[in-house]
Formats: sequence, structure tokens, C-alpha cells
Amino acid sequence: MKKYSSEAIRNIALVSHGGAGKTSLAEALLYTSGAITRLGTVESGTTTTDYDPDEIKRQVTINVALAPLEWEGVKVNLLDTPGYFDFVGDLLGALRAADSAAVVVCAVSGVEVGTEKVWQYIEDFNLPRLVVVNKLDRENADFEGALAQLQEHFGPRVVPVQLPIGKEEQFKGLVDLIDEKALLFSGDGKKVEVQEIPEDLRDKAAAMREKLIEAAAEMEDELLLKYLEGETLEREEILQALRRGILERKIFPVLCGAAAKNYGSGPLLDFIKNYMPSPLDRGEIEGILPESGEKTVRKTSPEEPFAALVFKTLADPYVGRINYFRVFSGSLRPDSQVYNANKEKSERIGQLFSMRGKNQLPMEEVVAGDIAAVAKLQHTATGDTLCDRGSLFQFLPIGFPEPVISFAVEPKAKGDEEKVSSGLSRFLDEDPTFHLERRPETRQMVISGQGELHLEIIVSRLAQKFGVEVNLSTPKVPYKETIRSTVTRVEGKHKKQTGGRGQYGHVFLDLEPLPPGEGFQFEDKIFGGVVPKQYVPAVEKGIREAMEEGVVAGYPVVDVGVKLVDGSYHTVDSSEMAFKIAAAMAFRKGMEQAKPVLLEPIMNVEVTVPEAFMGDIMGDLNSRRGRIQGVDSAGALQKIRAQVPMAEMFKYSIDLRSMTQGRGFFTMSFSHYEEVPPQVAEQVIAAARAEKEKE
Ligand SMILES: Nc1nc2c(ncn2[C@@H]2O[C@H](COP(=O)(O)OP(=O)(O)OP(=O)(O)O)[C@@H](O)[C@H]2O)c(=O)[nH]1
Ligand SMILES: [Mg+2]
Repeated sequence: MKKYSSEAIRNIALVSHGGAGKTSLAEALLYTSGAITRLGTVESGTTTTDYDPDEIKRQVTINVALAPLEWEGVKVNLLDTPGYFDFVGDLLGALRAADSAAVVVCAVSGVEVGTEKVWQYIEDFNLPRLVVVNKLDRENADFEGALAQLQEHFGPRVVPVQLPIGKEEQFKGLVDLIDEKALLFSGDGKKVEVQEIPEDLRDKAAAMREKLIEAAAEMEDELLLKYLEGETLEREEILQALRRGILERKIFPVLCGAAAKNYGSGPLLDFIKNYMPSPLDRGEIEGILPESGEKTVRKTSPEEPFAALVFKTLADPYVGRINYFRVFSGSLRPDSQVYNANKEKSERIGQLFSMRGKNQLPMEEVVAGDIAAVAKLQHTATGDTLCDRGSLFQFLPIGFPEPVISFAVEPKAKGDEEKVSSGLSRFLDEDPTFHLERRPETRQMVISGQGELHLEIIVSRLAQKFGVEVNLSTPKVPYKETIRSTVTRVEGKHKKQTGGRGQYGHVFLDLEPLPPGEGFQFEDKIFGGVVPKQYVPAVEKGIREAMEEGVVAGYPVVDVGVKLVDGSYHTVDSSEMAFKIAAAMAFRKGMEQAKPVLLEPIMNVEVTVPEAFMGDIMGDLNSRRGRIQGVDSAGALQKIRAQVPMAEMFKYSIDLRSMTQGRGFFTMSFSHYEEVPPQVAEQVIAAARAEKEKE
């Protein structure tokens, strides 16, 4: 591939609700540009960007893929992102690497929940964007309907720059509203015939063009005045104003196409080249000085020192680990040194390449604004900044969401525990939205992620790469126990006199509840050496061990203060062990008297659903013992904030999907521990007993 300067690069992320046609569109654009010679399809598993075996099998994108192409003097780096929010980590990474986004909308389904969600992300990332209404060749395709929905959701500044010619199977071309001509496609879609706008579309095209010009004119006072006075605007003036409106995120142009037929690709590439931002349009990027943590900015410019953000890490079976990065400033050459500001480690760069799907295209230099990949770095993972050692800089974190679903994992074959845990930990670097946790309270290994599919795929990769199969189950709730009242002078005496040397330990303890989160406090209040100093650590140890299994249902005890107030010893028979046992006995007895209770984790939950589902969702949250804390409206959606016990949330992502026909989503994070209501506690205690008996 030729070398391109920063201003000749366009980094554009293809985003959408799942299945709107991003991967097919990437394929069509690659084909039209000549980067590939055969138009692959998702159905046959032959697309450039869905090359992973899991992607081919399921016909959905799982990993963000890079797809560079050349079009009339510019290099377009397409980033094909996953539409399923199970893989939102890759979407967020891509949006950080891109300078603009193409929001793909299905002409049949129109605006979907995923469309709204990606739109919100693009807003958060301040990216200019265009909209492609795709699948115009499908039965029931409805451009006007989709457009109306887009304007209803995202405002009147969503303005078409193209109109489709022909409907459904008859879809055969489009009207270019800027240049006032008709573009007709045939065959493989590469050939475009330029014609006059068909008679029956002229009035509509003129009216739509008027709206476009009005929107553009509003970008500049002078132009607006000229427009309002009825003067005709020059083509060049319109283009400038339109481009400015797009870059300032005030105009969202709408284009048309049918990716599967490769109709509309050429005009879309022209539009990307002419109107979408180059890396230099981005101005400054926020970051920090890693040493002080102070905020700073970096100009997106080749003249500045080198800084790049790693937005994706992939374990390639042949090459090993591959890091995808976007250079924001300076440039990078093969066989050089960089500094990882997050890990505070130097890294040696070997070969540099661009990736087109899975294919490596070697690069001699990666300039500011370009996206590339490097293999075999030692320490670098997603979210890290690579920079010039002499000029440190660190990008702000990508901000990955917390997991929404968890499963306990257990190897199918006994003895594979180590393999499972080391295999799973490998995925942590690759995928920051995946979490792995060992929960000592329940003695389980728990994996958490963004959805069932997300975890299913991780498990399937674990089997492929590390040859271990696992079973997934609902994780046990990490309950805890505490006390609610104070007790004083609880006695614990351990005395044995059986031949030889006996055992003697004797203590009195005071127990008191501590505020939540305080854990455990121990105080030695012994006077006059009734319990000799050398045995006090053993007393504390005995209590700590007893706290690992509380008296209610065997869960760890927290938030208890214990004072050692009295006791006695025997000069010959006393030992550390004897005092440990005596202390544990006293603690258990004391706990029983101190109104012990069971605590459960409570989660902060935020559910976002279309208004129509509000009632059902609130009712359902109530039945899960949830407490609704508030409702905010977010566009056409309602966001319900609630606190819900973890025990009630395990299958929520699945239930929510079925309650809302896939239109609802939620986030969840740990909030605090709270007392389990008596009726529920009874069941938990019974279950714990049954479990114990099984062992
Ligand atoms: N008729 C028709 N089908 C299309 C068109 N574009 C895509 N499809 C089909 O729609 C389905 C989904 O297409 P993809 O390209 O995988 O969509 P995607 O947005 O990449 O999907 P995810 O990555 O999973 O979100 C496939 O069966 C495609 O063949 C189109 O323009 N017309
Ligand atoms: Mg896809």
C-alpha cells in the first residue's frame, strides 16, 4: 500500500444495531475500491472482516476488524465493529481509534435500540458521523420511514444527501442531491451510470435538496443571509458549509445503499473522501502526564512526539499477540523502541503492518492519524498508551463497562483447575470487559462479561486454544454474616488433661457490631497478664479463623469488633494452640448470642428501555426485591435506577431481553451489603445446611 500523509487518511468506524449490514458494507467498500477482487458474503463465511471461526459459525461480528482501502488519493481505514452489545468493548475501542462513524440503519427495521445506543456512544466520543440506510433492496424496505424515525430520534439535522431510486427488488440507484444527478447501478455494483434525475423524482429531489441547502446555509451567517434573500448559493459554498456542519456535528448526512448488492459503495466512498474528517481535523486530544497525573493535551500532528493508543489486543494462533493501535501524534517505524506509559515499560517494535481482516500488509512507517498493528509486544494490552520515552503522554482510559452477567466455571475433568484458570486469565488482557474472579467465600471461580454470548464464546475459545472444557453454572451468592448486638464476657475454655502434657486456654471476649465496611477489629484489654502477651496473637488468630465460617450459614463474618477482656492460663499446659481453640469457641458462642444475621450483596442497576416497557420492568424489579430509586428519560428511552440484591440478578440479561424483545439493556455494579430479609434468609440457611450435609 502507498504511503499516505495524515490529511489523506479517513478513519471511520462502521457501527449499528446488530445485523444492519456493517460487515457486508465493509466488504462492498473493499471490493469497490479494488482492495479485494471477490465480494464475500456473511452467509458463506467469506467476508474479509468476519474471519474468526466463531464469527463464521454464528454469522455475527465478535471482534473489531480493520479494513484499509485506497480511494482516489485517500486511505480509508474502515473499522468493522460488532453490533451485539455483548462485544461492546470492541465498539468502544474502535470509536476511540476512529475520527468519524458511519451509522448503518436497516431500511426495514429503521431505528432500533442498538441504533440509539451507538448514537449515544458517538455523542459521548464527540465524533462526526454519517448515516447509511442499508438493505434498500429488501422486501418492505422503506427509506422514508427510516428517515422519519432517524429525525424523530436524532433531530431535524439528520438530512439526506441521497434518495433511493426504485424500491425493494427494483432498487437500482440513487439521486445525488448535492450534484443533482441520478446514479444507476448494475451488475456487481462497481459500474455507475450518471443520468438525469428521473421525472417522477424531480419534485421530491428538489424539495429535499432545499432542506439540505438550508441546513448547510445555517452553518454560516453570511451564507444564511444570502440564502434568505433568495440568492443561489455556489456549489463550492454549499460543500464548504456542509463539510463544516458535519465536522461540527451539527449535520448528520444520510446516504443510501444495499451492501449485499454492492449498490451505493462508490458514492459513499466519494462522500467519505470529500466530507468526513481527516485525523488533522481532530485538533487536540486530552490525556495526562503519566508522572504527575496532570491533565494535558496533544495535537494530532505528525510534528509532535510519538503517541499511540492501543484499542484492541488479539491472540492470533500463528503470530501470537497482536496489538492494534492508532497513532495520534508523531510517527513510528519498524525496529524501534517505544514506551508503554501505563505499564511503565519499554517495548521493542519489530515489524509494523496494517491488517485487512486477517491479512497483514507490511508498513514502513505509521504516521500520525493512521491505524496499524504490531505483534509480539511483551507488556502491552488494550487501553495502553505507547509513546516516546523522552516525551511522556498517556491517553485517558477507554472506559469499559462493568459486566452484567456472571457464571461459575468448573472444569469437566477433575484436575484441570489450573489449566482453566491460567487459560481464562489470558483473555483478561485481550478483553477488558471480561472479568475473572476467585471467590473465597463460595470457593468458586467466577467469570463475568457483557452477555451470555460473550461468555459462551470465551468458553468455546478456552476449549479451542487450551483444550479444556468447562461447565457453567449460576454462581453462588457471596453472602456474609455479621452481628447486630453487643455481648460481654463470653467465655471460651479449652482444657484437656489426658496423660502427658495437657492443654489449657481460657478467654473472655466482648463482641460488638461495627459499621458496615469496617471488617474486623481486635483489641487486647488484658490487665495484669491473666492471658500472657505471647498468647494474644493466637487468640486473635483463633477469632479470625472462626470468622471464616459464621454461625448462621457458614459464610464469612464481617464488621465485628472483639475485645479480649479476661482469661486465665496454666504454666505447663497452656499453648498457642489451646488459646486459639478457646478464642474460636468463645467467638462462636458470642456470635450466637449477639443477634447474628445474614448479609447479601446489593447491586446498583440501571435499566434502559423504551417507554412502553416501563410498567413491566418496574413490576419485575419489584418482584426481584428491587428498590426503584428514580427514572430519567434519555431520549425516547427511560432509564430506571434501582438497587437489587445480587441473588435476584443472575439471569437478568436473559430475562430482560425476553421481556423487551431485545430492546432493553442494563448496567450493574456492586453497591453494598445489606441484611437478608428473614424469609429469604431461612431459605439460604436451609440451602447451606443441605450443602454441608452433602459434603
Ligand atoms: N438484502 C440485503 N441483505 C443484506 C444487506 N446487507 C447485509 N445484508 C444481510 O444482513 C445480514 C447481516 O449482515 P452483516 O453484514 O453481518 O451485518 P452486521 O451489521 O455486520 O452484523 P453484526 O456485525 O453481527 O452486528 C446478512 O445476512 C447479510 O447478508 C443488503 O444490503 N441487502
Ligand atoms: Mg458484522
